[in-house]
This record gives sequence, C-alpha cells and structure tokens, in this order.
Amino acid sequence: MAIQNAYLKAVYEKVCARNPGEKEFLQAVDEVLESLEPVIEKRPDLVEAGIVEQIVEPERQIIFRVPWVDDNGKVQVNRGYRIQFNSAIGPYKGGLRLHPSVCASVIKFLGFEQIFKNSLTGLPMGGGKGGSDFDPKGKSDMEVMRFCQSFMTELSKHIGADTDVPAGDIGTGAREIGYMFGQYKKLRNEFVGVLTGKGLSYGGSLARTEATGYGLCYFTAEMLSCMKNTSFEGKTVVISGSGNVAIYATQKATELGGKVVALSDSNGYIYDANGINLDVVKDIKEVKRGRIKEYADRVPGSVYTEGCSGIWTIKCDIALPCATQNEINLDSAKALIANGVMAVAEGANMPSTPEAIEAFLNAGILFAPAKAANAGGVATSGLEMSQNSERLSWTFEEVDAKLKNIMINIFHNAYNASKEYGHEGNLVSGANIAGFLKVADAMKWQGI
Ligand code: NDP
Ligand code: 2IT
Repeated sequence: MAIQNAYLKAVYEKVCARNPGEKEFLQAVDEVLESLEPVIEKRPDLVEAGIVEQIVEPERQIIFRVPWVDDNGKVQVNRGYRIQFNSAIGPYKGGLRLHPSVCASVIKFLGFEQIFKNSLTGLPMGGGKGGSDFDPKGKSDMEVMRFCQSFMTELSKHIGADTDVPAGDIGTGAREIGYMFGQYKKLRNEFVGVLTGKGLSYGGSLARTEATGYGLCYFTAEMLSCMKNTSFEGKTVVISGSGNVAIYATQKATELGGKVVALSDSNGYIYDANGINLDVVKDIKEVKRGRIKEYADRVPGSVYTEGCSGIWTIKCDIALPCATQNEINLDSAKALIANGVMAVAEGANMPSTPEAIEAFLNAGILFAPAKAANAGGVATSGLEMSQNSERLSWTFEEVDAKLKNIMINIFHNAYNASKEYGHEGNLVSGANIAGFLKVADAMKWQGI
C-alpha cells in the first residue's frame, strides 16, 4: 500500500526531500499519512489550516555534545538529542533512549509516534523524544553517572515540568533517571517533576515500572475479548526482548492465564516449554544486568539459541514484540502466520515492518499497533506528573486501575475510529486517526 491522495503524497515527498536517508522517520510518517486519507476527505478545514504540513515538522530539534570521562581517565564524546515535536495538547513528553544505534532518524520516528500515542492516552501531553548514542552496557555505575550528569547539563536548559518532561526508554531505567534528576536539581535548585520513572523515594509513581508491559496486556485482553470473544487463558505467548517492557508483559500475560514460552535479547533467545520462570529472568536482567543466555544454564529443560529473529519461528497464539524497531520483517510475519498466531500486539515502538503489518492484516490476524498498545507507559508517566503536581502519592491499586481503564478506552477509541473512517477492525488506521484528530483540532484552534 502506498499513499494515494495527491495532497498527502505531496506532503510526504516534501518530508522525504527535507529528511534524506532518515528511513525510520520516513517509515513512521508514511504509515500515519496513509491512515489519514479518509480524514482528509472528511475534514477540508484541516487541509485549509495546513495541519498535516505542520505536524510532520518538529517544533524544535536540539543536538548537542556530551563529553564525559571514563574510568581510565580518558575523555569520551557522545551525541545527545532532544526532539520537541509537538506541544499542541501539553508539554512535550517522551523517553530518552541510550543505545549505540541512536541517530536523528530514530529519535524523530519515536518523537513523531509519541505525538499520537500521548494524544490517545487522553492526558494532556505533547510529543517529544531524546537520547544518545551512548551505550550503558558494560559501563561502570560511575561511568553511567558521569555520562548522565553531562547529558543533563545541556538538556536542563531545554526541559522543565511545564515545558518538556523526559522519561526512560531503551537503556534508560531507574538508575539513569536518578542520576539525571540529581543533576537537574543541582543545576536548577528546584525539586520538580521534570522527569518521570523516578525512584519511589523521590517522587516516582507506583506501577510506573510495570506500566508498559501491564498496559500492553490490558489492551491485548480487551482486543481479544471484543474482536475474537476470547482471552489470554490457555494461550501460548512469545515475547521478544527481556528488558522493562518484556518482563512486565510476561508477568501480566502469565497472571491473565497465558503461558509465556520465550524471551530474547540482542544476542539470542530462550525457549522454555514449561513457561518462563520470571524470578530467574528478573535476577539475571534487573539485579545482575546479565544476558538472557544465562537462563538456559539455570533452568533445566530450557534452550538457548543464538540470533534473535528465530524467536518468531516458535509456534504461539499471541506474539508480543517488546525489543526494538523493525524486529519483525515479512519472513518473521509469514512464520508466525503459518504457525497459527491469532494476535500480535506491539510493546516496542514500530517493531513490525510495513510489509509485516500488511501480511498480518491480510491474514485477518488481530494487530495492535505500538502507539495504542504500548501507551500504558507514558500514560502512567502522565499519572506520575499529576501526583507530583499535587504532591501526593497514589496507591499501586489506584494507579493500576487508572492504567487499565486508559488502555481499555484507547482500544475502543481506536476501534471506533477505524469503523467511523471505513476500515473497521484496522487498529493501525484507527489509532493513527484518533490520535491525530485531537492534536489537529488543538493546532487549528491555536492558530499558526
Ligand atoms: P530495555 O532497555 O529495558 O530493554 C530492551 C530490550 O530489547 C533488551 O532485551 C534488549 O536486548 C532488546 N534490544 C534492544 N535493542 C535491540 C536490538 N537492536 N536488537 C535486538 N534486541 C534489542 O528497554 P525497554 O524494555 O524499556 O524498551 C523496549 C521497547 O519498548 C523499545 O522499543 C521502547 O521504545 C519501547 N517502549 C518502552 C516504554 C517504557 O516505558 N520503557 C514505553 C513504551 C515503549 P540487549 O540487552 O541485548 O540490548
Ligand atoms: O515510548 C514511550 O512511550 C516511552 N518510552 C515512555 C515515555 C514516557 O514519557 O513515559
């Protein structure tokens, strides 16, 4: 499928010319613009107001040098990014990715998708994203601290509790957020909710750690129930990754009656026919910062295989990609379909290639796109911001109940939009359209 509408095609061509070679960013824009075709026909006022031309251009892009000193006293230099994409419905909000693959294209695709995701949550948050090509893997705590302090020294000039509120993403967890928060506080002499995903002793929200994985399963459960009259009960589940999102997706999917049989990291995957023992995974990944391979040494009967794409050849009913972008290509999609997968729900951002998505939709498989399905993380960040503003902490149960409610609402909003705009059941279109409309109206009413 390609964009058909001449106006949207022209906008897309301009984006391609302006952002040459940024393949992840162009992939994300292409998908959204294609979804907007029926909106453009129904809403000439948005065309008149130039909303689409504006929404594809970040409001502000900040790229900066991050110098730090390693444990051998040697100066290291990384590149930092913060893309403030859209503030029509609230302060910029979105995570910080620390991974060697980080570049402008990756941060821009993530920031662009964040606009629509944050809109879907129903909370007042604009879209932004940032990060660095720094690799926390194999670094000492003190090296990570020095990097985070240097990163925040520049970033602190551009963010604020009412301006832009970063959070975690790949490579950025509680440790990194803590060091960054500490540095922000020193530089600005203010204790405010400028980051989310904070530790519980200094303003973090209960259930934020669990939120993305739990939210993914709440969304998937609602989709299974409403679209196929079924549930997680008795289903075999394959989950990629073994980081924050994968771990808590495993926990909730298991609680809901599913059996998770595989997890992975960037080196390979483990298969455990008895169902993953999450205590072992948490010890390896959260406590020891080790590799998923160690699971096979510790759990009898489990098997480790080198290479991560092979995980999609495991027979399952539900697939939850929770590692990284474009991890499911057409071949992996075909393998999942051939093995009878019933639902694919994206915990990672943009984990399925466009060809894989098309294959799932054509095969009638339930497909939950990232913008909708993984919005539970940022939604709970929004709840953390509310708690910081009122200087109160809600209980785990309160936050979890709000999260569940938000995920159920996102499913229905996406489903209803897919129906209203002529693609009933296509949640890719539905999520893009529902997310877009709120932001587009806000932009229109605020003027140029
Ligand atoms: P973590 O850093 O906690 O874990 C990332 C996991 O994905 C690790 O197992 C990692 O393996 C694997 N991974 C990362 N990059 C690659 C790669 N290039 N190839 C193969 N595997 C890879 O990150 P999160 O769990 O927080 O994030 C996972 C995904 O979920 C990302 O797409 C992120 O954007 C998305 N997301 C995260 C949210 C959050 O709240 N944390 C919210 C919404 C979406 P290894 O250790 O080998 O690198
Ligand atoms: O991709 C995402 O939504 C996140 N990494 C979470 C962002 C946030 O601000 O909590």
